[in-house]
Amino acid sequence: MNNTRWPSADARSHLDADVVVVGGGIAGLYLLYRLRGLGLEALAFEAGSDVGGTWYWNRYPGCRCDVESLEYSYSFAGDLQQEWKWPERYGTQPEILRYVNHVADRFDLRRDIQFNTRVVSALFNRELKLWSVSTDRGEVIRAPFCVMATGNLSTPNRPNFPGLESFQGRWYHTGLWPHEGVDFTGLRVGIIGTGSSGIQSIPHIASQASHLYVFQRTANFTLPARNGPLDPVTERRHKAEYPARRKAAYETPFGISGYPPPTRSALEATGEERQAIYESKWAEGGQISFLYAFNDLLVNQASNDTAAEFVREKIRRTVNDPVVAELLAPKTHPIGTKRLILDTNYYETYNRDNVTLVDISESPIEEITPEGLRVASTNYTFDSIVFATGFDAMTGAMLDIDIQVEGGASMADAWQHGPKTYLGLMVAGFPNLFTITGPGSPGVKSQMILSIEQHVDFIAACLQHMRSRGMSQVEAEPAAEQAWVSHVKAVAESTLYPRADSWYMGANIPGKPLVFMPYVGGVDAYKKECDEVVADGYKGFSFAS
Ligand code: N01
Repeated sequence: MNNTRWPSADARSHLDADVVVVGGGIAGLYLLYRLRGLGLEALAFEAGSDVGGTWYWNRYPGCRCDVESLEYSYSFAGDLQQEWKWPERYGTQPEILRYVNHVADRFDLRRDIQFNTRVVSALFNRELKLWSVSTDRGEVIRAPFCVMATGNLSTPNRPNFPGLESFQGRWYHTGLWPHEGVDFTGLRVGIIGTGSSGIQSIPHIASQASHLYVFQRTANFTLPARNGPLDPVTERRHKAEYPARRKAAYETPFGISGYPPPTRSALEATGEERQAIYESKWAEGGQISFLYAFNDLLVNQASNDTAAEFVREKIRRTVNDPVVAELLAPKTHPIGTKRLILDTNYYETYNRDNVTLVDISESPIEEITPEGLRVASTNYTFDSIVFATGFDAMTGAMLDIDIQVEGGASMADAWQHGPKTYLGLMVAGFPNLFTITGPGSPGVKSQMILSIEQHVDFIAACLQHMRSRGMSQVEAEPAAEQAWVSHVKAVAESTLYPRADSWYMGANIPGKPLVFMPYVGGVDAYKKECDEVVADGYKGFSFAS
């Protein structure tokens, strides 16, 4: 199949590619582009029928990015970022998918991707220094390197409610939405879940359904997105500054430029000052702007309480029924410690006659019935059920693949007490296997595409480093991994993040180890660390020829 240029010796006749890439989303595509640029032969497998990853699967009504369009895009090609026109402040799912397709076509990336193919296992042979990657079509592909570009929110979580098979209507998961769309006009619909997916889709479904029941286990904080057409002046200015802005983004905690870092505590401001600042952030829209109101909202409970109470007051003023408003007002976690959601008309939707909020915080859904579902002794009747119940985040996709080293560890064993990585890039004991924006990296707490590009660039540079020195194996050192895992934990514990039962903690999946998975020290600190590791001869990684 190939004429590899990798300078390894005996194993060459076994090779099908230099690198197997798992995933054809935003990470997989950029990785293919970079590997091709290095003259390496890469082959990607994608479970979906086309490119796009998260934007391919999540087609639910109202799906839209919560990072602004001018930021949420690739930076690697100057022409591309100048030419692409984003119609709105925040991209819709169809628009972002169109963009990803354009990138795949523009750089001719599809020819290295096999679609409709799920990778089921990956086995490393230390003697041959080869990964054998097996697919659900029975193929086995051998390559010295394997990169998991599997995404963090790609394994849908559908809670195991008894009785779903008996349901006589139709059910959907927001993360597996039918490509042809769903028309809820005139239907009675039940939606379970009030995370980003639920909160974005609820106003849209409510506008079609004859009645919508929302089953809420935990009230969540959401801010108005203030979406609208992209102002041409803003666009021109942003594009003119693109190179500098992209560079500056790496020097910010969330990987997004343009927000001056706050300098004082919420507790240093008077009540009036705080109110005025929160009001202006509320009017502006966007999470970072809001969380940047003061410098300690994510580390000081008393400061956080001021922001949380401001939002609760907004909910009370928006929602007509005071009982419903109080149920919608989050009280169980500090604001910002779960993904801070952006919405359009979410709280207003509860003023509609055809929307009912059902609080299931005390009394869970007991079962799905043929007609709908049951909570305690109350039966609800629907034509359709929507599961907006999220994902087995950050580890689900990796652990769905049986990853093993012959005669060594399995990933399932290595991660049985929670994921461990060195820099979110490699796992000790698994040579030549990279992860992109995995646990232990700031990926999910940042502008994802920026973090993806940084990881892919790191991996490409590492491969180039190895090739130029005739090295064929790279592995994270256990001590370096342990030190990084401890650091990730210590940083998380210095913040309020672990106080929420979030998917960052694995708390949404019954039985999953409760470990705070992302690195929340900021993109700026993280990138600096990675750069220092490289400058120090890939400190913490060991190489072999
Ligand atoms: O999933 P979630 P999501 N019984 O896990 C509830 C990104 N994203 O798909 O909070 C009843 O946040 C669960 O309740 P609780 C973004 O990073 C981005 O909405 O666990 N309810 C919760 O309400 C986001 O954070 C965008 O108590 C159950 C909901 O289901 C991430 O994806 C858009 C339940 C799940 O919320 C995931 O968001 C969409 C059960 N057994 C997603 N199990 C944008 O860019 C779960 N729930 C805008």
